[in-house]
Amino acid sequence: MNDQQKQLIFDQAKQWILEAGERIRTKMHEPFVIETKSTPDDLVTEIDQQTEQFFAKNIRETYPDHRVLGEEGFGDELEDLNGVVWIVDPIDGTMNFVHQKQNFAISVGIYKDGVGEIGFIYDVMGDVLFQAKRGEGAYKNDQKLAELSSDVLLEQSIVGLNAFWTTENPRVNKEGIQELVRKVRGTRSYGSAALEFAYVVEGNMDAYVTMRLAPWDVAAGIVLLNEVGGITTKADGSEVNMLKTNSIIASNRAIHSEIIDKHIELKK
Ligand code: 2AM
Ligand code: CA
Ligand code: CA
Ligand code: CA
Repeated sequence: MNDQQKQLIFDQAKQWILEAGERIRTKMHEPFVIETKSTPDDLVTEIDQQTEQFFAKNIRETYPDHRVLGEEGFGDELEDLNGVVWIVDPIDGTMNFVHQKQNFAISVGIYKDGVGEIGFIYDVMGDVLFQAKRGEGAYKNDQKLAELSSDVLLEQSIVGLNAFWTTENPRVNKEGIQELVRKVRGTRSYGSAALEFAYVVEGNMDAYVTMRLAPWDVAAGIVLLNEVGGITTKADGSEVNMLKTNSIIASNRAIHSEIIDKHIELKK
C-alpha cells in the first residue's frame, strides 16, 4: 500500500469508527440482549455483535481483497497475516459497557503483511479518538502526542495492572507482581485493554502489564505505542504473535526490561 492508498484506508476507517460509535451511543439507551460466553463474567451483547458486523460488511464491500479478524466471529478464519488485515474489537471493555455505560472503546488495527500500519482506539463515551499511521506519529483527536520521556524510573511509574495477577493464578508467579505493586508509585485498572494502551501512549501511565490478551485487544494499541517510542512485547520479552493470545508488557522503553527481568516469572 502506498501513502495515498494508506491515507484513503485511514480516512475510511475513521469514518466507520465514528459512525459505529454514534450507533453504539444511540442503541445503548434501549434494552439490549446480554449473553455470556466462556464464563459467567465473559459478556457479549447484541451491540458488540452488530458493531462487528457493521465493520465486516463495510470492509468486505469496499475492500474485497482485505480480510477481517474480529472477536465476535463475523470476520475470517485467519492462518496467516498476508495482505491487508483489519483487526477489530467492536467493543473493548464489554463489562464496562454493560455495568458502567462508559470506559469502553472501539479498537481497529490495520496490518499489511503482518506489519501494523494504522491504529485507532476510540473512547466512545469520551468521544476521544487515538489515531496513528506508522511513521507519522500518534494523535489524540487532532493533537500530536509527544515521544515518551526517556528518564522515567519504575519507582516513579504508574502501571496498569489487574489485581487478579497479584493473586494465585495459572500464568505468572504472584510474588514478583506483588513486588512490582509495592515498587511503583501507583497501579490502575481500567477494564479496557485498548484504553489502557491509549493511556500509556499519551503518557498518563508508564506501562500496562497483563498475562492474557487477544490480537484485537492489542493490534491498534501496538501501532499507536510504537509511534511515541514505546514498546510492546510478550511477558518474556519476545515478539507478540498477532494470530494468538499473548501476555503483554506495553510500556515506556525506560522501564520495560526492569519489569520483565525483575518482576515477571511465568509459570510453565
Ligand atoms: P473485551 O471487553 O473486548 O472482552 C478486561 O480486563 C480486558 O481484557 C478487556 O480489554 C477485555 O476485552 C479483555 N478480555 C476479557 N476477557 C478476555 C479473555 N478471555 N481473553 C483475553 N482478553 C480478555
Ligand atoms: Ca469479550
Ligand atoms: Ca477486547
Ligand atoms: Ca470486545
